Amino acid sequence: MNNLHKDILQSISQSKKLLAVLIDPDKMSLDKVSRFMTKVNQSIATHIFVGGSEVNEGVTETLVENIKKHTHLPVILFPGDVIQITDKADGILFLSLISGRNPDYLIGKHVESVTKLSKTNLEVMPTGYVLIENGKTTSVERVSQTKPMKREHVEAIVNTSKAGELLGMKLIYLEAGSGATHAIEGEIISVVKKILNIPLIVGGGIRTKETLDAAYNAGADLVVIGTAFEEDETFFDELRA
Ligand code: 1GP
Repeated sequence: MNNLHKDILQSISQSKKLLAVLIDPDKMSLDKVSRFMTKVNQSIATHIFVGGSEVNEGVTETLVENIKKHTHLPVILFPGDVIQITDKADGILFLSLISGRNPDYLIGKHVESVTKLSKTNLEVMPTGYVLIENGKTTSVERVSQTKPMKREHVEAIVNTSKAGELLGMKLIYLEAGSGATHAIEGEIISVVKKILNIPLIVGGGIRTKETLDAAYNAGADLVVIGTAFEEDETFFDELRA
Protein backbone atom coordinates (compact mmCIF):
# COMPACT_ATOMS: atom_id res chain seq x y z
CA MET A 1 0.00 0.00 0.00
CA ASN A 2 1.51 3.30 -1.10
CA ASN A 3 1.12 6.63 0.65
CA LEU A 4 2.27 8.87 -2.14
CA HIS A 5 -0.45 11.49 -1.87
CA LYS A 6 -0.38 11.45 1.91
CA ASP A 7 3.40 11.96 1.82
CA ILE A 8 3.03 14.92 -0.54
CA LEU A 9 0.51 16.51 1.86
CA GLN A 10 2.82 15.85 4.77
CA SER A 11 5.78 17.48 3.02
CA ILE A 12 3.66 20.53 2.27
CA SER A 13 2.57 20.76 5.91
CA GLN A 14 6.28 20.77 6.83
CA SER A 15 7.01 23.45 4.16
CA LYS A 16 9.22 21.01 2.23
CA LYS A 17 9.41 21.57 -1.51
CA LEU A 18 9.34 18.59 -3.85
CA LEU A 19 11.13 17.95 -7.12
CA ALA A 20 10.23 15.31 -9.68
CA VAL A 21 12.69 14.28 -12.38
CA LEU A 22 10.72 13.42 -15.50
CA ILE A 23 12.09 10.57 -17.58
CA ASP A 24 10.66 10.14 -21.06
CA PRO A 25 10.91 6.46 -22.09
CA ASP A 26 11.30 7.57 -25.66
CA LYS A 27 14.47 9.50 -24.83
CA MET A 28 16.16 7.37 -22.14
CA SER A 29 18.11 4.31 -23.27
CA LEU A 30 18.46 1.47 -20.77
CA ASP A 31 22.27 1.61 -20.75
CA LYS A 32 22.10 5.17 -19.40
CA VAL A 33 19.72 4.46 -16.53
CA SER A 34 22.28 3.48 -13.92
CA ARG A 35 24.47 6.58 -14.37
CA PHE A 36 21.48 8.89 -14.65
CA MET A 37 19.91 7.50 -11.48
CA THR A 38 23.17 7.93 -9.56
CA LYS A 39 22.94 11.64 -10.36
CA VAL A 40 19.25 11.72 -9.41
CA ASN A 41 19.94 10.01 -6.09
CA GLN A 42 22.62 12.57 -5.21
CA SER A 43 20.31 15.48 -6.01
CA ILE A 44 17.41 17.14 -4.18
CA ALA A 45 14.93 15.13 -6.29
CA THR A 46 12.13 13.54 -4.27
CA HIS A 47 10.16 11.76 -7.02
CA ILE A 48 10.65 10.18 -10.42
CA PHE A 49 7.95 10.72 -13.03
CA VAL A 50 7.98 8.43 -16.06
CA GLY A 51 6.02 9.16 -19.21
CA GLY A 52 5.91 10.70 -22.62
CA SER A 53 3.48 11.74 -25.29
CA GLU A 54 4.34 8.95 -27.68
CA VAL A 55 5.88 5.74 -26.37
CA ASN A 56 5.75 2.22 -27.82
CA GLU A 57 4.10 -0.62 -25.89
CA GLY A 58 6.31 -2.32 -23.26
CA VAL A 59 9.01 0.35 -23.27
CA THR A 60 7.76 2.11 -20.13
CA GLU A 61 7.51 -1.12 -18.16
CA THR A 62 11.10 -2.15 -18.93
CA LEU A 63 12.36 1.32 -18.13
CA VAL A 64 10.50 1.51 -14.80
CA GLU A 65 11.85 -1.91 -13.82
CA ASN A 66 15.37 -0.65 -14.48
CA ILE A 67 14.86 2.64 -12.66
CA LYS A 68 13.54 0.79 -9.58
CA LYS A 69 16.77 -1.22 -9.43
CA HIS A 70 18.72 2.01 -8.96
CA THR A 71 16.65 4.15 -6.59
CA HIS A 72 14.40 4.17 -3.55
CA LEU A 73 12.57 7.28 -4.72
CA PRO A 74 8.91 6.77 -5.59
CA VAL A 75 8.25 6.23 -9.29
CA ILE A 76 5.04 7.77 -10.57
CA LEU A 77 3.64 7.25 -14.04
CA PHE A 78 2.85 10.39 -15.99
CA PRO A 79 1.34 8.62 -18.96
CA GLY A 80 0.54 10.05 -22.36
CA ASP A 81 -1.52 6.96 -23.12
CA VAL A 82 -3.06 3.82 -21.65
CA ILE A 83 -0.28 1.58 -22.97
CA GLN A 84 2.19 3.26 -20.59
CA ILE A 85 0.45 1.85 -17.52
CA THR A 86 2.58 -0.67 -15.66
CA ASP A 87 2.34 -2.11 -12.17
CA LYS A 88 6.12 -1.86 -11.82
CA ALA A 89 5.66 1.78 -10.72
CA ASP A 90 4.31 2.98 -7.37
CA GLY A 91 1.61 5.34 -8.53
CA ILE A 92 0.04 7.13 -11.43
CA LEU A 93 -1.09 10.66 -12.14
CA PHE A 94 -4.60 9.99 -13.45
CA LEU A 95 -4.59 13.04 -15.68
CA SER A 96 -7.62 14.88 -16.95
CA LEU A 97 -6.70 17.57 -19.45
CA ILE A 98 -9.13 20.11 -18.02
CA SER A 99 -7.72 23.03 -20.02
CA GLY A 100 -8.97 21.31 -23.18
CA ARG A 101 -12.31 20.07 -24.41
CA ASN A 102 -11.33 16.78 -25.96
CA PRO A 103 -13.55 14.13 -24.33
CA ASP A 104 -10.89 11.45 -24.88
CA TYR A 105 -8.51 13.28 -22.53
CA LEU A 106 -11.23 14.31 -20.08
CA ILE A 107 -12.80 10.85 -19.57
CA GLY A 108 -12.34 8.55 -22.59
CA LYS A 109 -8.80 7.33 -21.92
CA HIS A 110 -9.70 6.92 -18.25
CA VAL A 111 -12.52 4.51 -19.03
CA GLU A 112 -10.19 2.64 -21.40
CA SER A 113 -7.57 2.28 -18.65
CA VAL A 114 -9.75 0.81 -15.89
CA THR A 115 -9.35 -2.88 -16.80
CA LYS A 116 -5.58 -2.49 -16.86
CA LEU A 117 -5.44 -0.34 -13.73
CA SER A 118 -7.56 -2.70 -11.69
CA LYS A 119 -4.91 -5.41 -12.17
CA THR A 120 -2.26 -3.19 -10.55
CA ASN A 121 -1.48 -1.88 -7.08
CA LEU A 122 -0.72 1.59 -8.37
CA GLU A 123 -1.83 4.48 -6.20
CA VAL A 124 -4.11 6.42 -8.49
CA MET A 125 -3.94 10.19 -8.04
CA PRO A 126 -6.62 12.12 -9.93
CA THR A 127 -4.88 15.16 -11.37
CA GLY A 128 -6.29 18.20 -13.15
CA TYR A 129 -3.85 18.90 -15.97
CA VAL A 130 -3.83 22.50 -17.17
CA LEU A 131 -1.84 23.23 -20.31
CA ILE A 132 -0.66 26.82 -20.70
CA GLU A 133 0.80 28.29 -23.89
CA ASN A 134 4.53 28.81 -24.08
CA GLY A 135 5.06 30.31 -27.51
CA LYS A 136 5.45 27.06 -29.46
CA THR A 137 3.31 24.00 -30.15
CA THR A 138 3.94 21.30 -27.55
CA SER A 139 3.53 17.58 -28.01
CA VAL A 140 0.63 17.55 -25.51
CA GLU A 141 -1.18 20.04 -27.73
CA ARG A 142 -0.45 18.02 -30.86
CA VAL A 143 -1.37 14.62 -29.42
CA SER A 144 -4.46 15.77 -27.49
CA GLN A 145 -5.58 18.15 -30.22
CA THR A 146 -6.47 20.76 -27.65
CA LYS A 147 -5.41 24.38 -27.38
CA PRO A 148 -3.41 25.51 -24.36
CA MET A 149 -4.78 28.33 -22.22
CA LYS A 150 -3.47 31.81 -22.92
CA ARG A 151 -1.13 33.23 -20.31
CA GLU A 152 -3.03 36.49 -20.16
CA HIS A 153 -6.29 34.67 -19.35
CA VAL A 154 -5.29 34.35 -15.71
CA GLU A 155 -8.84 34.27 -14.37
CA ALA A 156 -9.73 31.39 -16.70
CA ILE A 157 -6.60 29.49 -15.59
CA VAL A 158 -7.50 30.05 -11.93
CA ASN A 159 -11.13 29.01 -12.45
CA THR A 160 -10.14 25.93 -14.43
CA SER A 161 -7.75 24.83 -11.69
CA LYS A 162 -10.33 25.42 -8.96
CA ALA A 163 -12.98 23.55 -10.97
CA GLY A 164 -10.60 20.59 -11.03
CA GLU A 165 -10.37 20.68 -7.25
CA LEU A 166 -14.15 20.99 -6.89
CA LEU A 167 -14.56 17.95 -9.14
CA GLY A 168 -12.53 15.99 -6.59
CA MET A 169 -9.09 15.99 -8.15
CA LYS A 170 -6.28 15.55 -5.64
CA LEU A 171 -3.57 17.51 -7.49
CA ILE A 172 -3.43 20.31 -10.04
CA TYR A 173 -0.61 20.34 -12.60
CA LEU A 174 0.16 23.62 -14.38
CA GLU A 175 2.03 22.57 -17.53
CA ALA A 176 3.88 24.79 -19.98
CA GLY A 177 4.88 21.70 -22.00
CA SER A 178 8.09 19.77 -22.28
CA GLY A 179 10.94 21.96 -23.49
CA ALA A 180 8.81 25.10 -23.17
CA THR A 181 10.63 28.27 -24.10
CA HIS A 182 9.26 30.07 -21.05
CA ALA A 183 8.34 28.48 -17.78
CA ILE A 184 5.01 29.48 -16.21
CA GLU A 185 5.26 32.93 -14.63
CA GLY A 186 5.30 33.30 -10.87
CA GLU A 187 2.24 35.57 -11.08
CA ILE A 188 0.14 32.74 -12.54
CA ILE A 189 1.50 30.17 -10.07
CA SER A 190 0.78 32.39 -7.09
CA VAL A 191 -2.84 33.22 -7.96
CA VAL A 192 -3.62 29.58 -8.69
CA LYS A 193 -1.94 28.50 -5.46
CA LYS A 194 -3.96 31.03 -3.45
CA ILE A 195 -7.30 29.61 -4.54
CA LEU A 196 -6.40 25.93 -4.20
CA ASN A 197 -6.66 23.68 -1.18
CA ILE A 198 -4.83 20.85 -2.91
CA PRO A 199 -1.16 20.49 -3.92
CA LEU A 200 0.08 22.37 -6.97
CA ILE A 201 2.51 20.82 -9.46
CA VAL A 202 4.31 23.06 -11.96
CA GLY A 203 6.40 21.97 -14.94
CA GLY A 204 7.67 22.86 -18.37
CA GLY A 205 10.71 24.89 -19.38
CA ILE A 206 12.45 25.01 -16.00
CA ARG A 207 16.18 24.95 -16.75
CA THR A 208 17.89 26.90 -14.00
CA LYS A 209 18.08 26.92 -10.22
CA GLU A 210 16.69 30.49 -10.29
CA THR A 211 13.57 29.46 -12.24
CA LEU A 212 13.11 26.48 -9.94
CA ASP A 213 13.32 28.70 -6.85
CA ALA A 214 11.00 31.26 -8.47
CA ALA A 215 8.38 28.53 -9.00
CA TYR A 216 8.73 27.38 -5.37
CA ASN A 217 8.58 30.95 -4.05
CA ALA A 218 5.43 31.62 -6.07
CA GLY A 219 3.74 28.60 -4.47
CA ALA A 220 4.56 25.47 -6.47
CA ASP A 221 4.60 22.48 -4.12
CA LEU A 222 6.17 20.07 -6.57
CA VAL A 223 8.18 21.07 -9.63
CA VAL A 224 8.78 18.75 -12.58
CA ILE A 225 11.97 18.98 -14.65
CA GLY A 226 12.75 16.77 -17.63
CA THR A 227 14.46 18.43 -20.58
CA ALA A 228 17.11 20.30 -18.58
CA PHE A 229 18.42 17.00 -17.17
CA GLU A 230 18.11 15.19 -20.51
CA GLU A 231 20.19 17.85 -22.23
CA ASP A 232 22.78 18.45 -19.55
CA GLU A 233 23.33 16.09 -16.63
CA THR A 234 25.63 18.64 -14.98
CA PHE A 235 22.44 20.49 -14.03
CA PHE A 236 22.12 17.85 -11.30
CA ASP A 237 25.33 19.21 -9.77
CA GLU A 238 23.60 22.56 -9.17
CA LEU A 239 20.83 20.68 -7.38
CA ARG A 240 22.88 18.46 -5.13
CA ALA A 241 21.29 17.40 -1.88
C1 1GP B 1 6.78 18.17 -19.16
O1 1GP B 1 6.39 19.49 -17.20
C2 1GP B 1 7.21 18.53 -17.76
O2 1GP B 1 5.57 17.50 -19.16
C3 1GP B 1 8.67 18.92 -17.73
O3 1GP B 1 8.98 19.85 -18.71
O4 1GP B 1 10.84 18.82 -20.00
O5 1GP B 1 10.50 21.29 -20.04
O6 1GP B 1 11.36 20.17 -17.99
P1 1GP B 1 10.51 20.03 -19.19
